[in-house]
Order: sequence, then structure tokens, then C-alpha cells
Amino acid sequence: MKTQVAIIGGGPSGMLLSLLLHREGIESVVLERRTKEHVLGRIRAGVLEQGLVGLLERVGCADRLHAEGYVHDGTLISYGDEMFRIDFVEHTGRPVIVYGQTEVTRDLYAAREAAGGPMVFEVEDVAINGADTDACHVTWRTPGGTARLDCDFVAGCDGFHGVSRRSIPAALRKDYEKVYPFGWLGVLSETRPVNDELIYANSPRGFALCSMRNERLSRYYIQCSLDDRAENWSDADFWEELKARIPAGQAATLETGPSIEKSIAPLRSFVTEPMRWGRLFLCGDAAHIVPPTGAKGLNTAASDVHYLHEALADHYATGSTAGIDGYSQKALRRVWKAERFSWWFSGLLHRYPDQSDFDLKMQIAELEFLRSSPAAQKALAENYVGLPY
Ligand code: FAS
Ligand code: PHB
Repeated sequence: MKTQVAIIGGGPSGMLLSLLLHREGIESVVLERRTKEHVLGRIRAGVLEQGLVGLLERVGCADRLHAEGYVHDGTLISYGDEMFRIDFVEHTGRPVIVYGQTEVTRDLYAAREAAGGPMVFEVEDVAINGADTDACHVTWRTPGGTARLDCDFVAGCDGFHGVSRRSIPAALRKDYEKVYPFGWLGVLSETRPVNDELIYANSPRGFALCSMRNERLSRYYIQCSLDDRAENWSDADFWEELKARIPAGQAATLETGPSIEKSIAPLRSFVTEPMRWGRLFLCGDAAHIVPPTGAKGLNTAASDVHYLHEALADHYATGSTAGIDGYSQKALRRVWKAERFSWWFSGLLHRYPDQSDFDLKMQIAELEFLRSSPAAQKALAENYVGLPY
């Protein structure tokens, strides 16, 4: 087989890139390790920046998003029983859209299939060969032997545990990492959301987040120990702990019910530099990870895809290599700003085991300053709705 761009990974990054390239008449093949059903069964992000919405509109994948997504003009931040609102539209003129990543991915798959774009599922032992030569190709194991895909370029969209990042020689790459001493226990329940906007809660018992997918589907998170296991948490224990971390007025109206999904995600900040080696380009979680506090994971994957699509389209249209040569530096400039915001917002809201009483006083002082300062709120809003591409 031969194609122009081999895309490793059929998550949001890989699928969005394949559709943007298709609009330019650039061929690609998507190689996905799992089944389509497995990919579409993942519960992940919930908040979309306007930049990602614009890209989904460009590839004709925003109809359901606009019909079923929720426009959020702001968010709530609580500490103890105190609560205040950050008005995104007042400070930036822009809202965010609440629409689950699961649905985004479903829409991307439908569009790829409608376009007849080739996808190969359940690929095993994918290997990237000759990325630093003119004989670049990808191989993988099949029940009958080994398959080969010759290509001009490889887009590594295979997430944090994929093969792409590891295919860049360690001597040519530098990793930056911060592992957080806690995780997030997430629950999905068919209940009415406790509020019509998200609540980010700082509490003496730890962080909590109240989010949603629709009027009868709520998404909640509580900070938990890295030793915790989702199966160790009964629904009743989860609801009791969540109520203890949000303002009493909200806890009193919280509708509880059976969890239909319960899982723990570890938190880390991670970036690998560069995001390009020869004909291999990394996008999304393959190159960087953020704690989900700032809702930047999926949204920063989107800006990578935007930059790579532009670079490849320019190359195929003009023969220029300026775009592809500048991709890594351009993408990393926005990646690091997303890393900073996610790290800062996580520091503001979580309990860290090594925090002193003074540190806790600083957290409350920062929250009080944020509550009282339009300038501080504008800075948070600009980052949350999405910095410019
Ligand atoms: P993904 O990891 O989504 O997709 C990579 C794809 O590559 C997967 O389908 C995988 O099966 C495939 N793959 C892996 N190795 C392969 C190989 N060797 N060959 C072929 N295919 C391979 N972000 C938020 O903004 N908010 C959240 O609340 C949030 N929650 C999250 C919870 C969890 C448990 C995780 C892991 C992430 C969460 N994220 C969240 C971040 C998440 O949304 C990512 O940013 C987003 O999925 C990035 O998309 P991709 O870069 O496509 O990577
Ligand atoms: C979610 O709804 O899953 C969600 C929303 C905002 C975040 C993280 C997760 O910061």
C-alpha cells in the first residue's frame, strides 16, 4: 500500500487530521490499534474551545455539536461554601461549548466513513521505518504476516502510550514531566446536573468538579489518592464525598443516582521536544499531556492538528518545506501555554500532600484575589476559552 500521509491513531487527533487533509485532496490512511467500538466507548473530555469547534465546522462535523452541545458563557469556582463566577463572554467575548469528546469522535468517524477514507483497525506492533530517509514506511503485524504502508509523511496521533514518540531517537528528544501526587475519580450518571455551568471546587478534602454532558447526564470528578481503585468506591461513598467538597447549597440539591461509568485517571504534565523527526510529526497526547483541570488536552491536540494540516497542505501545494520545518516550534509555543495554565489551575484547586499551612493560605488568597480582580478573571478566561492559534 502507498499513501501520502500515514496517520497512526484513530482518536480525535488522527481523525480530525485525516478529514482536514482530505479537504485538500491529500490522501491518508488511519491505523488504529483498537476496534472502532472500543475507541467510541471512551469517556474523556467535555469542554471544547472555539478553535476546535471551528475545525469541526470546517470538516462538516459540527451539526450535532451545535444541535446538542451546550454553550457555556462562564464557569463557577468554589472554595468551602464560597462561590464566584468567571464570565468568559464579559472578559473575552467568547464562550466554550460543552460536548463530550466521545461524541466528537463519533462525528469524526461518521465523516471519515462518509468520505470513504481508509482506516485499518486492530493493527498490532506498528513500526515506523525510515522516518529520517526518503523511504519512509509503516509496518504492522496482521494474522497473515506483515503489512506495509509506504508514505511521504507519518502523523503520530497515537496518544501517550503510542509508538510514535518512542520512534524518535532518545538522543534527539527531551522529555519534560511532572507527575501529580493524586488522580481524578470520575463518575458518569444519568442524573440532572447540579448546576447549569461547571463548578470547579477547592475544598479541605480535595478538589471536585461538577460537569455534564446533557440535562440528564452528569459528569463528576473528585481528587483521589493514587492508591485508590474505582472499584473501592461505592456510589454512595462517591456522592457523600462529592457533597462534602462543594458548597452546601449545591450539595443540598445534588441529584444522585447509579454510576454508569466510574474510572480513575492519573494526572501528569508532560511535553516532548521536538514534535518532529524527519518525516514523522507528533500531534496531541503523543507529544504532550496536561492535567484535565483546564480542559486543555483535547483542545491542544486540535491546535497541533491545525498547524500540521496547514504545513502539509502548503508543502503539497507549493513544494515549500517552511511550514513542516516550522511545525514543531509553532505547536510547542501554544502547547507550553496550555501546560502552564493547566499546571497553575491544578495548583489553585487541589490539595497536595506537602502543602504547609502557609501554602494553604496562599491558595485561599489567590482565590480571593481572583474573585475580586477583573484582570485576574480576564487572564483565566482567556486561557480557558482558548488562546489564539
Ligand atoms: P488519544 O489517546 O485520544 O488517541 C490515540 C489513539 O491512538 C487511540 O485510539 C489509541 O487506541 C491509538 N493508538 C495507541 N497506540 C497505537 C499504536 N501503536 N498503533 C495504532 N494506534 C494506536 N482532556 C480534557 O480536556 N478533559 C478531560 O476530562 C480529559 N479526560 C481524560 C481522561 C483520560 C483517562 C485520558 C487518557 C485523557 C483525558 N483527557 C482529557 C485528554 C484527552 O481528551 C486527550 O487530550 C485526547 O484524547 C487527545 O486525543 P489524541 O491525541 O487523539 O489521543
Ligand atoms: C468533563 O466534562 O469531562 C471535564 C470538563 C472540564 C474539565 C475536565 C473534564 O476541566
